[in-house]
Amino acid sequence: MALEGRIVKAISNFYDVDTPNGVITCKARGVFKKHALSPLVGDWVEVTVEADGLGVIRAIKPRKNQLFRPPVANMDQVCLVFSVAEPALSLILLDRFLVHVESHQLSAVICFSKIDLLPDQDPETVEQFYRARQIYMDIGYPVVCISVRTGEGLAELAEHLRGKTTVLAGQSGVGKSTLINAFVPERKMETGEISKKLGRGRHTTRHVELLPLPQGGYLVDTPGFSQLDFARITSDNLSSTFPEFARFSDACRFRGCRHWKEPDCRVREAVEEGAIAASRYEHYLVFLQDRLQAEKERW
Ligand SMILES: Nc1nc2c(ncn2[C@@H]2O[C@H](COP(=O)(O)OP(=O)(O)OP(=O)(O)O)[C@@H](O)[C@H]2O)c(=O)[nH]1
Ligand SMILES: [Zn+2]
Repeated sequence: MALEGRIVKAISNFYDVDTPNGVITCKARGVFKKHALSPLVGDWVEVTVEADGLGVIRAIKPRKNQLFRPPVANMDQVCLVFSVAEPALSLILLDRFLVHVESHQLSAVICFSKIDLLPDQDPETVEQFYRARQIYMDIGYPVVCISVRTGEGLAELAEHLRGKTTVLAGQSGVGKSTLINAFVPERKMETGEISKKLGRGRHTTRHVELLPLPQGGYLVDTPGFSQLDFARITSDNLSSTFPEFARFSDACRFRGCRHWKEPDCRVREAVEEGAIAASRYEHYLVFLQDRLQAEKERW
């Protein structure tokens, strides 16, 4: 009898599939290889269980989306974790991540971490932080401020994650692992199902993995998303990854306006009026130059 489930972990051609009957370690049918299709963490699959207790993946359901770094499928959203200090908040890096997320048509939750450190910062940093937070709230992104140290904001963040599959992304040191340990308590003790079956101890290298949340949904623990590549972004479609430009760009004089040197650009006017944040536009121009440069090198 075939069971439906979701791949939560993959290690050297073995897959842990979360099914209504629990987690089953599976091999993939050879036929996938012939079709250059390999099962991905996050895939919804059909499995059958063999006499030895091992499962076999028989079919992979069509994917809603697919990321290459990390290699995962069927993600609902990305939670961008940015600490208010240690490391200091970098808005250009946040905007870079947002472009990446928008280009995959994923939704974003912005999570400002280590909020407990804010009172120790100089007044200018504090003010900059509140201004930044307002910018992203005005665009319409869900923004949550958290501290794993004090527990602030954790319940609110848990609600944003409920029932969804969320990739955690952010610079090293912002507190992603600490957050995972707070949300997925059994994580600390667990020895992988696969490792048990293969008779190895706890694996030491980090693998892409879906971690089940108590409130339903999964967190994806991966360092990979930090390697941002703008491969699918061009000078023409970059502006579509800045959602707050959309309201104005239809009123630009030229269709296909890149909102740079073109005359009668409504987006630039909106920046001057303060309806679009100056920092966002500044970063847009940085990314635009980057894309134009890359396109010039290609031709
Ligand atoms: N003050 C404060 N420190 C925190 C908080 N959360 C995590 N930290 C500290 O920040 C440091 C980095 O945390 P990690 O969870 O390892 O950060 P990470 O994002 O997983 O880093 P990588 O594994 O390098 O990607 C640790 O020393 C944590 O104790 C917090 O809410 N407040
Ligand atoms: Zn324009």
